[in-house]
Amino acid sequence: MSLLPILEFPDPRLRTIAEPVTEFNDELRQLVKDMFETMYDAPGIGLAATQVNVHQRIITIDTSEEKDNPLVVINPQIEVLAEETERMQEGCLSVPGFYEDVVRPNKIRLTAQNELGEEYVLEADDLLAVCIQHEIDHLEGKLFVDYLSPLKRSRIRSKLDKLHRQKV
Ligand code: GNR
Ligand code: NI
Repeated sequence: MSLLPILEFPDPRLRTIAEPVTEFNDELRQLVKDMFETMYDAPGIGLAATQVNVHQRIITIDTSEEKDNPLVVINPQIEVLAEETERMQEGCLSVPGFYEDVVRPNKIRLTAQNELGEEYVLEADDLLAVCIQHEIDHLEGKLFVDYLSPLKRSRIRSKLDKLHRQKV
């Protein structure tokens, strides 16, 4: 098991579009384990492979209070089930320290595969629906800051740039 380093905005690698997973092998299952370890350690309720610089369509999620309900989401597809939207304050492990409201559809159907390649379908609302959409955005190279005004986004970029310079 190992903790994986998480890329931070505005790292251009976060803009990579992830490729579908075609081989459900032990290497994939080890990556999924490491992603869960990294996500729980952070701590976060979701993690997309893009954030750990692996550009494949792999997501780990656990929105449960007890952190005992891991969900593996590979090659996801979603369908919006209702007109209703949800405004939720979002954060991101790749945009540490910033939390802003984002509006998204609040009821979705997810079709995805698990780490064995088995397909499943799940209906989600509220936090789980938001989290799934947030993670799928990562696989498309998209971040929650892209929904904010250009001014807010550039303020966040300069603050993180400054922090990153201090770390080096
Ligand atoms: O831990 C996380 N919390 C969160 C809160 C509201 C909406 C989305 C999220 S996902 C985030 C972890 C993360 O960055 N996943 O990509
Ligand atoms: Ni995120």
